[in-house]
Amino acid sequence: VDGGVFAAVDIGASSGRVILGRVSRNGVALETVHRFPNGVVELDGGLRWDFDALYAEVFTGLRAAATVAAVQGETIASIGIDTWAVDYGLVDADGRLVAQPYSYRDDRSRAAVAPVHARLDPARLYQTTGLQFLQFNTIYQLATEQDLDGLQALLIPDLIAFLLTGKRRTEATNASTTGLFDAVAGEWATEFFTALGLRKDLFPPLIQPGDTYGVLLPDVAAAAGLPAGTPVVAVGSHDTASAVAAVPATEDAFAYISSGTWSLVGLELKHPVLTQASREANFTNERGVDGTIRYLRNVGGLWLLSECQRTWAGEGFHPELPALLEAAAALPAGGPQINADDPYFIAPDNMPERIRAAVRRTGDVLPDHPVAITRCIMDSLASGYARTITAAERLAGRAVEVVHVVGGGSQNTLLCQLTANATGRPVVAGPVEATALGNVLVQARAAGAAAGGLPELRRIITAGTTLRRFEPLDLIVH
Ligand code: ADP
Ligand code: LRH
Repeated sequence: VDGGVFAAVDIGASSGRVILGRVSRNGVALETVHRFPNGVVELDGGLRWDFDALYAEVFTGLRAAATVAAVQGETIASIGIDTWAVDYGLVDADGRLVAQPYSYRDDRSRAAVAPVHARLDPARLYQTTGLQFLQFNTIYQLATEQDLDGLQALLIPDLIAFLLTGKRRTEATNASTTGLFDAVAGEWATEFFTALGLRKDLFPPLIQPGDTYGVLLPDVAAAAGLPAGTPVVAVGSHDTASAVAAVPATEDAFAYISSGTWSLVGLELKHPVLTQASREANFTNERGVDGTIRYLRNVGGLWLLSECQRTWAGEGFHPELPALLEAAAALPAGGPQINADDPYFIAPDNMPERIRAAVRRTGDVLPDHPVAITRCIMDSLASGYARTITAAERLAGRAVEVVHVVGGGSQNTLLCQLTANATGRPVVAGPVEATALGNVLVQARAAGAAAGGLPELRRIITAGTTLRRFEPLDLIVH
């Protein structure tokens, strides 16, 4: 490890940050130089991302990064970008974004599922792409577009990279979430473009993590206060790919939970699992850094809780998260549960009531109280994780001895303990900023400041991070 300073732009569905990562023999030290909220907005008759505002925040962050680095006498070696997957912006021949990108939480893609499946049998889709069925996969979103003539689709991180460098590319880990990517070949599934009447150059050519999009446009570099020629390097631009790259596993038999707005629960494999059983269990084979396969399922996630918090705030009640979780931890085990991955919870609308209605449908009753609702969410997530890990072991023929939880949700002590209990496996929690770490390490390797495959990169992380361990508690009284 030789050292260097890298800027990671990491935007999740609930917040974004620009982080400086200093790589040295002692590990990676992260310094957050800018943080901003994110969320879907009602705009032009749909749920969208305010991309112009996000890009302005990225820019503010890069300027802050340039200033911090300059004060320390450091030079930022490169910039890497990751965001949530699936969504895209449409850009015309002049490079103008024609509309603010739709969010995957917009309901419009639901009606496009049947017409797409009429042309492409879902079994055939899975055989090639290995992608889990989610009503908002890019392939269904694209089927709702009226007119793609003369337009190119850029996935969100690629769109940011395009505005910074003027270069149009599609990073492969994120391409693997479109439904138009061949999981075995690692290339676009061109026959699906043809079947759906999409131009084969609808997306720009693929680029791999570690490759360079290009250098900052001169006016961008000048406005950000960064040196001319600063490269923008492709990382695992799918946030989950970067997070998984930074799971501090020291052994092979691990499962991971990337815990944020979503919980992404699964295994790292060398080869995709494309069986009928895997399709029925709706496991995905998304592409990871270094051509690995992220064999996982999307499980509800902390969206359920953050949406409840938003509703409660609208009613004038602002419970602090730590206090709420502590009170929920004091409730007894065995309370009501919901199926956290029910598509019923995807849209943003009165989440507490929807959760109570889902519990009612199971014949149980959930009190209209934030603490009870919080506990129900945590119990439901933990059960969902346990079910998913057991299924992954069976479908992939692999045993899991330890469960790593990374991301914002790794700070949730209650959820970590319930996960250990439900899975019967020790849980290792942290790092919180795994995604940014994965982003930085892929840049560091591209710059020659770190070497080796994922195990070596993971050792660099483990060396510099404090992790918390939760042992499973047997709650059954004998
Ligand atoms: P995303 O990348 O999807 O935006 P993050 O990885 O940033 O999500 O995780 C955000 C989630 O982390 C929040 O919804 C919240 O539930 C959880 N979280 C953040 N801070 C804490 C904390 N101090 N204690 C427990 N949970 C936390
Ligand atoms: C997590 C995530 C997840 C996708 C979803 C759209 O942020 O990228 O991996 O399924 O957002």
